[in-house]
Amino acid sequence: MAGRQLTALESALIELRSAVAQVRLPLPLPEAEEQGKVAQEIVRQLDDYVMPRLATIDAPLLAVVGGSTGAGKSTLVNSLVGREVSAPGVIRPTTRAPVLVHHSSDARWFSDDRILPGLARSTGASKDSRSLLLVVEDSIPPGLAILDAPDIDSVVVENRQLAAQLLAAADLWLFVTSAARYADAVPWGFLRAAADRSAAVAVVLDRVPPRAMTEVPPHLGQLMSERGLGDSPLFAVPETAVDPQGLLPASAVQPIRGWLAALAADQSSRAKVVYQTLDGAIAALAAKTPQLALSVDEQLDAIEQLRAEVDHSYAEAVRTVQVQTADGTLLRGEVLARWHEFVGTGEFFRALEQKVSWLRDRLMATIRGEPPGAGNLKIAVESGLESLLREEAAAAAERAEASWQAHAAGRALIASAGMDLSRSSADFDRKAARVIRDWQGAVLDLVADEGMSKRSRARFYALGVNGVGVALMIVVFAHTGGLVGAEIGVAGGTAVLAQRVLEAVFGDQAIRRLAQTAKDDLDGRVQTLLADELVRYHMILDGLGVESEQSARLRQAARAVESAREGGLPTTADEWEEEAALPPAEPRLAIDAPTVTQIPSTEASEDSDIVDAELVDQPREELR
Ligand SMILES: Nc1nc2c(ncn2[C@@H]2O[C@H](COP(=O)(O)OP(=O)(O)O)[C@@H](O)[C@H]2O)c(=O)[nH]1
Ligand SMILES: [Mg+2]
Repeated sequence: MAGRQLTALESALIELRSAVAQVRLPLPLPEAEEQGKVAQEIVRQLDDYVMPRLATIDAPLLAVVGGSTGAGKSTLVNSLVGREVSAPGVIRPTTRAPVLVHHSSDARWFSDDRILPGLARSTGASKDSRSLLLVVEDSIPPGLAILDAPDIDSVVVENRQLAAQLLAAADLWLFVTSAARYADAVPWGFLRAAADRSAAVAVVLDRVPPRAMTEVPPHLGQLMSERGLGDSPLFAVPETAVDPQGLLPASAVQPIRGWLAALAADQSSRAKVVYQTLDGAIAALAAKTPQLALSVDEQLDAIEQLRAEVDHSYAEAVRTVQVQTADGTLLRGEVLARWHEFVGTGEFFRALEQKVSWLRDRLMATIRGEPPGAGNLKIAVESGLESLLREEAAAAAERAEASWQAHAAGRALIASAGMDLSRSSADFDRKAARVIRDWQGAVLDLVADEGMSKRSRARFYALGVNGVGVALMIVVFAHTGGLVGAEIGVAGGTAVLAQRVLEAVFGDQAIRRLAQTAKDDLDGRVQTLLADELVRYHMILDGLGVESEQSARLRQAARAVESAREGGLPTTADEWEEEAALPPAEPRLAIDAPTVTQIPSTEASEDSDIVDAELVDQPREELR
């Protein structure tokens, strides 16, 4: 296949495979688990069957024998071959590698990983159910291979999955059911799926008691017609005793063997079967994809909702801090006490006046010092701001976590987060303290710059950078006014005093601007600090791997497959669209389609050795 030009259909399918393989549905939304399986099935069927089939259209036809536990699949395969190649089971469940029987001239098609690449090949008995036991058998015709699949209703999950996987890789289903259980719901679920994707199916109705021969096969034929399998041949095998090797009499399986041989020998019917199943499988893959895209969209919606919720929680904290650093809230307690200490002793103004006169004729650079208490006030502002930030960040984390707790998807994320999302991150306090110190530093720089350019440098130096700086902080905290009730007296008075101090230094025009600059700076720093906290939640959401382009890519890929498929498969059998792909089984029975082949009864069995079904006989649903 190296160097072979890919067809448009193959290219479209490769793109579809890659788009589907990238689908992630990590949030436990209603459809997610099921659609996750669908995605796996699509990828698997492309790898196992569709791509290799398109690449090697001449490969032998693979008939997969499927059906319920104890239906007689292995016995049928053995009887078709004429010796025991697949151990029939009495004790269930059996965990054995599925057996693929092929003619020696076809070995090259199956020994490598062309089809079913996930299953290792073996040639000896293997207990590994994820391997494929290859059996060479020249009694079956070249161009046809028969695979004995595990029970579709096995009690072992892996067996059930493997059975479905193998049937999805079949060119032809040889579906075995028994007269006793032909109306069970499980096999009909499979048959219906086969009909939905136009897979070529032949049904073998096993172990029909001679008395029931006139009733059961026609009834099954009718069920098949009603369910889209009217073109499928139906072989009715009468109940007989198995021989000492566990084989059915040759005559019992001769019609099936003959029919398969005819199919294998006729290039054109074989091609028709291959194309019918292949085309149906491709159409079904493309048809499943939009639903998958929808599930991706649902994931994206949920992720956006989860993101919006945490964003909202933190936006609220940013807003609260913004308001509370401007409405006087901070002008309480320790800050207020220190402010009074700073200005209230009278020392402050005295110092201010004295220094101004003293400075008048002197070099200002030699003056240092400031009214006592500026340092304490600065520390009080620092801790007031710090506890505001801590409280609001903690409240935001609590809200964020609670909003995720409110739905299953969020709860799953919390459970797998590996950190406590209901609290601020461990280094938040340290970062908050740093942000406040940085802001205070910036305020001091701001007043220092402004102070140097003013004529009233004397007053500025008299107060000191710290004194002017803390006064500006006080003005910021009261800036928007907005004070109510009793607070206005204390806090409002505080602010007025600070304002007056600054006016004396800078003039009232400048104060507005400085206060605004300092406030904007604080808001910006707080926003960044809290946005850093949000990163934790965002990283979880981004780490889910659900990409916003995924669903568009899926839809696009499915459309491309559809239109490439309408261009037609590279078939040489022109009539295959008009006719049923499968040649009819002979002789015909006088009922409506499908054709029923009755196999003449040999001797009736008295002592059948059936213990199988009973062992795992679970309550089963019948077809309605
Ligand atoms: N008497 C009789 N026994 C059968 C027939 N087909 C299968 N069995 C027995 O039923 C049991 C289950 O058959 P098996 O082929 O392993 O069923 P599978 O689970 O579909 O592979 C085995 O013990 C078989 O010998 C039949 O047509 N007649
Ligand atoms: Mg079996």
